[in-house]
Amino acid sequence: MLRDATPKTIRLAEYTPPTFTIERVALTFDLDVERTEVEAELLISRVPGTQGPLVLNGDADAEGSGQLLSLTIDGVVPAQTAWSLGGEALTLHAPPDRFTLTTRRRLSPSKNKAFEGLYASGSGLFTQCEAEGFRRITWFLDRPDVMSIYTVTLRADPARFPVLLSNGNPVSQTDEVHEGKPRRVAVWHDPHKKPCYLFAVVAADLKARHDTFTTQSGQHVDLNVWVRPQDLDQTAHCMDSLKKSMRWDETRFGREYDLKVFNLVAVSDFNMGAMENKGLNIFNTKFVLARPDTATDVDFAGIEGVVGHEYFHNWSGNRVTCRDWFQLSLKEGFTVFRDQEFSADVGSRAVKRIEEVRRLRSLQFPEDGGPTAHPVRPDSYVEISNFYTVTIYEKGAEVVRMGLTLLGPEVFRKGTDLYFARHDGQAVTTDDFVACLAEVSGRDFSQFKRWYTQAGTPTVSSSSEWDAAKGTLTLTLSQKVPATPGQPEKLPMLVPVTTALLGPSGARLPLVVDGVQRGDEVVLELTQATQRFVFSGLTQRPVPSILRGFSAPVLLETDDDEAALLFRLAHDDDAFNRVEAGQELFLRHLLASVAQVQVNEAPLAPSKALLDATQTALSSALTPTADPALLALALSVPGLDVLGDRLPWADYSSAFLAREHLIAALAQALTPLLEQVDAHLSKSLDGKPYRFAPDDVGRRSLRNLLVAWRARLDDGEAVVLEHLGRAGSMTDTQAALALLCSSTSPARDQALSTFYATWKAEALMMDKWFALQATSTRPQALDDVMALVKHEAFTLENPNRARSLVAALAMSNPLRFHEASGRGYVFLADQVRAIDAFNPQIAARFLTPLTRWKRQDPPRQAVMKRELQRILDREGCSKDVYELVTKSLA
Ligand code: 0A1
Ligand code: ZN
Repeated sequence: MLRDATPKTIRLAEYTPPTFTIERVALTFDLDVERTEVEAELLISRVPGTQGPLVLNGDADAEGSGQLLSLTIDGVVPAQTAWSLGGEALTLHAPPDRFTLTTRRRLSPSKNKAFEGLYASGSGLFTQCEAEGFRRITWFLDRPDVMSIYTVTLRADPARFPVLLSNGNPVSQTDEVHEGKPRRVAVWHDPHKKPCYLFAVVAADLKARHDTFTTQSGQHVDLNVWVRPQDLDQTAHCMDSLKKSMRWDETRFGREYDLKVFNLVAVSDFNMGAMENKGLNIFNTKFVLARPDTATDVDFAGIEGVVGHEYFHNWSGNRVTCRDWFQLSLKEGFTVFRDQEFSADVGSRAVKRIEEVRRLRSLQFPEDGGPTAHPVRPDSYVEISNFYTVTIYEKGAEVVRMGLTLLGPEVFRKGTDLYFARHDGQAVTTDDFVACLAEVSGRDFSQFKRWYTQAGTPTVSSSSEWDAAKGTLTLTLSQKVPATPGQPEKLPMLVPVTTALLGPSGARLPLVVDGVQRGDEVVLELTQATQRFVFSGLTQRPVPSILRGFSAPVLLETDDDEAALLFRLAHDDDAFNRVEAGQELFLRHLLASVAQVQVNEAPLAPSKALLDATQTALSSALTPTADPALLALALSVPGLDVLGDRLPWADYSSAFLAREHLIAALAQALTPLLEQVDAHLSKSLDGKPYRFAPDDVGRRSLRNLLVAWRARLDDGEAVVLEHLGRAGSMTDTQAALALLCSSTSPARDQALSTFYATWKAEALMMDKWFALQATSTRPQALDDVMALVKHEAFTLENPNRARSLVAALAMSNPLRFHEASGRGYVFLADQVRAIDAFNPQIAARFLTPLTRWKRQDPPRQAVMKRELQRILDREGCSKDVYELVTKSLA
């Protein structure tokens, strides 16, 4: 390496309020791809009673460009001694109390491959300022608790940049001739105070799908979804999702939109999913473009959810923002919770909840149990970009959801109303949010707040004791919060455990808990390390259904025997727990089977009870009241990631053998029924136009699951090819191709080349083409990926493309990535080193699988650690990568 200096750690405990405010910001951009000039006129005031210099943030961009062209204070060039300029700061040593600072700076957007600040994508110009990208555009107090009113003037060649957008409302647009060249000049004004991370500019050759929306108080809003002209026919679903989001936020949270126009722009180079810039959301094309022949049901759902998420930020994030970046979950956890509720309300609530929990368990639980574990409100960071994590987002959403569970919907809504009213226009903390819930409910939330400060996934164990003579069931709940880096000791959490008791027919029994009548479902509050709850007035031993709807983000260990699980799979009226019971049955079988494989025995055949339960569940698909989506979730055999997490070390190859064997055995035993259900579902699907509607989505998911099972039979390839032939949407095409891709048959290569020839001009389709190959389980998949990095359509510079191959292998193909040779690790390290030279955020995200080396066997651990070190040793290693690697090797 190595680095000249250890990157600095920023600590919450060291937070101090700003000593200057920036009331007004006037920015003028002379835009061009190679060379852009930015003039910033800032009206700055000292906070009364403070002292010291003014230190403005200002980073050089990737190429070291971003030179200062001029600087004035109240229109006058100050003495050289009055200010100094370093690599990351512009300091005014003794500025006036209130003054206008004007700076001019030059940028080179085309050289910016980090996609932070102002950058070029295709022939257009775009910005990304969260979290600290604004300082790459101009010198500023780049911190969210400095909120200002912005006016932005954009000047550009109208032939190359006909569309000029910024935040807020349009003021004017004129075409002029400047120094003999045509210039379009657009002025935007945002009447709402905002932190600079919400600033945005777009200058590009785009076309809009236009629509309008009338808010509940009668305000007219112009809506535009801006894309490349050839993509306009893929914008209907995005616009529809936007209008639904706007209406939903009014009815569910009482939140109305507050500008005359809402612009949403799609860009193909983007590090994340999308960005909530005030009035000008910028989206990764992946979360905008969809047509039935190009997008899967998962893509359609993703667009709906992300459009909702960014729109909902207008209140949870923009109007009420974060005081500092330690409070990131204040806006992200809350907004994820809001987008989850939106998707649940417009789709299937039960399916949505199960999917959320799967995501939490497969991504957040491992993070919480690994070397980068951090609380929902972290205490420190080196690089804030590393903290856009599943803990901040998804665990943060679970914490808000627990607030709802504890308060009930009416009181919770009073709490959010109070929060928005009290803190509108402010930059606040997670404590401020919780204080509103506490105030409206009159409850003490001090123990609850440990969810924000203690990292690690608690384990909750439950056992029940039946006393026939007394007619009581005693439920003992205990909790353990594991040690995590920097937090060796933990205090007990407040865990809401939603519970019902099921009678012999599956009906919920009336509850008397510790002598008090509690209806037929109760939220037990576990606050101690161990607690007993006595249910009385019972005539027969009931089956407890606990943690219903996954009422807390914990690992649950119950004393359920196989009979209780089978009973709950058949009868539990909580859909989440019903599906959960089925999954647990599969898991118990698979874990026993893996143990056999590990001692070189044959994998286990499914028991009669498991076969019968599967058959009963599947047969119910033929009944009029069937819910195919839930059945598909209940019958999906747990994936390698889930299995790996339950094993002492993540032995994916044994898990793979056990899993394949189980699916093949189920398919063999139930072949006629699988065909019957397929035919039944097909009646509603084949020959009908595609609809993104919960019932059809459910039918497709169950049918695709059954095809996947039958693909394991001797005539599997024929089944898959027939499915490919009848596919009426990308959902089915992709499912069939994924199955073919895991084979070595000539039909695979044929199907892949047909797909390539059909779609090579569509970037998102090519991403699918790469991802299909990167996630194949066939033995040569790793060699395939190594060859594909050299494919003419591959580039590491486009984040979506890099994700579709490199991250898809490392994060979605555990079997082949963790090949015993260690070649997968070396390959990943090579890619991370290459990417870190131009895009540190993406490099840091991609290396995550290597940080989990403790979950592997010692030989693999050795290679993973060596490769982490090699990543760290690269000259110029970014602080993003430095932080994650050093934490994981510590
Ligand atoms: N606030 C956005 C996430 C986001 C964060 C950083 C970005 O650039 C580095 C981009 C987007 C959201 O929650 O959607
Ligand atoms: Zn967000």
